[in-house]
Amino acid sequence: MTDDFLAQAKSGDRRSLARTLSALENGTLDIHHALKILGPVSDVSDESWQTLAITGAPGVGKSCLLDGLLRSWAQENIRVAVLAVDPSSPRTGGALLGDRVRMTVVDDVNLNGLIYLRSVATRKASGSVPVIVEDMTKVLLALGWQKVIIETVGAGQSEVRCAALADRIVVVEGPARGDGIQAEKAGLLELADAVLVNKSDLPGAELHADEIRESFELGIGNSPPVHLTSALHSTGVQEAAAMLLTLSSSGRSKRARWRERLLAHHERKILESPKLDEILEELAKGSILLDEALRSIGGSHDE
Ligand SMILES: Nc1nc2c(ncn2[C@@H]2O[C@H](COP(=O)(O)OP(=O)(O)OP(=O)(O)O)[C@@H](O)[C@H]2O)c(=O)[nH]1
Ligand SMILES: [Mg+2]
Repeated sequence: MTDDFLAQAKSGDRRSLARTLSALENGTLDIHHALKILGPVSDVSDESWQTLAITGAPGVGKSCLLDGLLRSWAQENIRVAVLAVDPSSPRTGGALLGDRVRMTVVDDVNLNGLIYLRSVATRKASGSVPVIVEDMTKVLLALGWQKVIIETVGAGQSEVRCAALADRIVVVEGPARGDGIQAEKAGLLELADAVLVNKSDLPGAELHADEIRESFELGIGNSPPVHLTSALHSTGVQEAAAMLLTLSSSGRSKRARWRERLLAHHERKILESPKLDEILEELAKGSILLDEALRSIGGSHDE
């Protein structure tokens, strides 16, 4: 990986951009080095966002919806990069969602240059996926992309952690299935700054939006907005796109989000420790205990 790639990626070359992101994915490009070459990413104020996570159960319509949102944002000349995190099937080793819908917006020549879409295949990643997604996000922002959207299936811990990296989290839901709001869903909704109840063309969408609003009323502080959309019929999508652009943090999700970030940071510290190999060896031999291992990595147990 040469610095030329970074420079070419910065000048807008898509192939160099793809190679840069692949190098982050397979561990051949160090993030600190990349940011030194590209220049730092400016912090955003609490009022605006640079990164937005779109998360929700498989098949609720996240990609279809994102297709419409991207179209709306492109009309306002906002340059948006998307990182679609593909969970891998542990059984086949292949992508779990092999038949994902293809976003049409990336093929639209009229929107050339405004949108970039990249999948992050968890099976190919050399390290922790949230760490890789975080690094890719930083590099995309440093390369001049104005917004980075992270699409994740809100199922596993790693995906939730990817979502928690973002400045704002949008949870996409489908119509009610008669099971109300169970624990798993409640956990995800806890992180939401906004909820889009998609497939509003199907029965049960309004009912489910009401259920979610009610569940939010039980919490403290302002409730996140809950909007109905139909990505299929493009209803409510433009409105949702406008609402999301000015979305503020719901505040109530902050603690949950920092919890996820703290855990991710801790994991990163462990994985990046130069002593990791040595420590694993000693753990395997039984010559040290876990607490000692943590102490020697200098994580949270540092005294
Ligand atoms: N009826 C209806 N179907 C929709 C709507 N939006 C998406 N779909 C359909 O739902 C299916 C899943 O859509 P995707 O956009 O791939 O959903 P996703 O949430 O991105 O799925 P994963 O990435 O696999 O988790 C597709 O067959 C879409 O055509 C909608 O508003 N109404
Ligand atoms: Mg999808």
